[in-house]
Amino acid sequence: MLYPQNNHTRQMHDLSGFWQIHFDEDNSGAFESGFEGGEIIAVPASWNDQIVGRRDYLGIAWHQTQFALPWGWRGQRIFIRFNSVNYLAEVWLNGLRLGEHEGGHLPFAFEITNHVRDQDNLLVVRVDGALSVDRVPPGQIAGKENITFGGANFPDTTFDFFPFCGIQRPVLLYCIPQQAITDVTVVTEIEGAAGIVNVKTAHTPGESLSTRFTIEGHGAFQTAEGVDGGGILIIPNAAFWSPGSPRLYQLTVELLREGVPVDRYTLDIGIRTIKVDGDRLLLNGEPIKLLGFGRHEDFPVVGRGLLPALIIKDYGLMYWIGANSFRTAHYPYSEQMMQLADQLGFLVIDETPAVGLFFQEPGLARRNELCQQYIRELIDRDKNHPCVILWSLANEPHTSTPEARRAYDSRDFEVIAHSSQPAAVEAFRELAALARALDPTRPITLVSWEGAVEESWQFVDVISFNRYRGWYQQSGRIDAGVQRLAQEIDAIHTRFPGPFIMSEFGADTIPGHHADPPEMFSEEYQTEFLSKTIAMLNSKPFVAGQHIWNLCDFKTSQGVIRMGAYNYKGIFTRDRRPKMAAYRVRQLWTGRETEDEG
Ligand code: BDP
Repeated sequence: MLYPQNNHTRQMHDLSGFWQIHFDEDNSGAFESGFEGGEIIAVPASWNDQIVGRRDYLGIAWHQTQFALPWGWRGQRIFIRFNSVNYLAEVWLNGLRLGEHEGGHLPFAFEITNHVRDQDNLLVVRVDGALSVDRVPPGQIAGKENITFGGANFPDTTFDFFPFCGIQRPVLLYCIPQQAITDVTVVTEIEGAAGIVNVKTAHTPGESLSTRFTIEGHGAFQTAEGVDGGGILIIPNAAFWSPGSPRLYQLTVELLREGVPVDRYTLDIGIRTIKVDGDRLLLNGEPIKLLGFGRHEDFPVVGRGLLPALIIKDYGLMYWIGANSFRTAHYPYSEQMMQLADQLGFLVIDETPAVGLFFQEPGLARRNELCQQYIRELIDRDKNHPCVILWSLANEPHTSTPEARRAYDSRDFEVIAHSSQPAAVEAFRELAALARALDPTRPITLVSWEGAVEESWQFVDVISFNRYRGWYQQSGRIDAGVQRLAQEIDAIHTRFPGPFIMSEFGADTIPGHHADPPEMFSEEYQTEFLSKTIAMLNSKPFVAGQHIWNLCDFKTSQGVIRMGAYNYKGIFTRDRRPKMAAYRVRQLWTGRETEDEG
């Protein structure tokens, strides 16, 4: 799905601003044609922390706004696009139902050409934020207390972040010509010093039109006529894209009727390759090691709402500390975040919203369908970003049997052998095959905590492993934890050779709390925990990545292991101030002690 843009054939108009909201607590409403007397809400932003008294409301909320059609759009095809609505959205324009979309973090659009008026349009969106077993990510799963987040939590999520809901990213009106470019797929290759850019496009069916591709940037200007919607451009002495040097070219696709452009679409592309070679990840043929974080889209008041200044801040912090990558834990991030990763040169593990899955409980068939839908939508949305180097199929899907889970040795956290559930193995076989069919160019990963018994790792190219030894296990004993982690990682690598990413490790830390010798929750503990774990990871050549959990503290459900309903594993606070560990990690990742060095 192409992101809307402004040029001389296309226009977009952002409907962000103050809308009205009506909380329909007993689901009594039929407000398709609007409602009176709602409260005012800023869109985009979650409602929970914005509207006083609604923090824990996860039910149905109707949103509405009025708009006029921008001048000059008549005669074009007109659409309305929602960049993210969590969780389930149903949309009406002027009382007419346009459709619905399930899943909180991926875009959807409806054509409104024949329904939109010049003036006084009423847009109504019914948002359902409820947690349920047949949704992904799920909630209200019976029996999960044994394994997630210290027992019962409220709201009852299967995942460790607050289930913010609402219209969380912009809603865009846009228009395109009657005959328009509908899709562009770019795949780049490198041959010696040359960059090879393969472009495929699709356009509105019905008329046979030709295409032209032009690439500009870094002294290059290349143009080619498309054949059957496809074309290849070769740039001799190309500038390749990489974190240290994120060179982008502008690719313009034009749709031509007898040589005259009827539509054009421009996108930034980066020429780069990503491959797995034995235990190494190769970017442009050179081994890379990922240094970075799991992160969250999370901030006071806006919840999970798009906050452009926060994106800039987080990239600034990641650059300062020497990170070159992050994972979009645990759902796809905004398109703005991805565009900036291309521009600023960050490598992204792009994760679907499949977090905290279960495989025996009711609703499995629906959860599997949703996981497949998300992979399709994610790859469709992000396939052209050079920053995306890996698709992550899921985070911690709880693939072992409940019996195996109950048999954990809580002091050591070892899953007993032969514990994968057939339903989980089957689900991941299919998800991996789907991702490969949709994008044969990128490796895939699955993030799991099940250790060497994670059967579904057989389907992926890169192993991503989360573990908190020295925290949830070997609590208070950093050395014992690091030593045990080293053994565990070796065991995993023996069974599943290939690049290994330590995708989560970390320790909750209350800023300003100190202890000598280091004690859990103190700044000293986090600093020593991270330093020692990083040193151990650096000693293993097959470790291709280390992602600290988390860049910043973030909001969670309430529960006994989440003081004040926060996860404090950030090395920056929720308002982006450094904890002590941030300076140590910076030193380890950049070699710099102070600001003046380097
Ligand atoms: C892992 C999850 C992550 C949690 C983290 C933690 O992937 O979402 O926040 O543990 O417990 O299990 O801090």
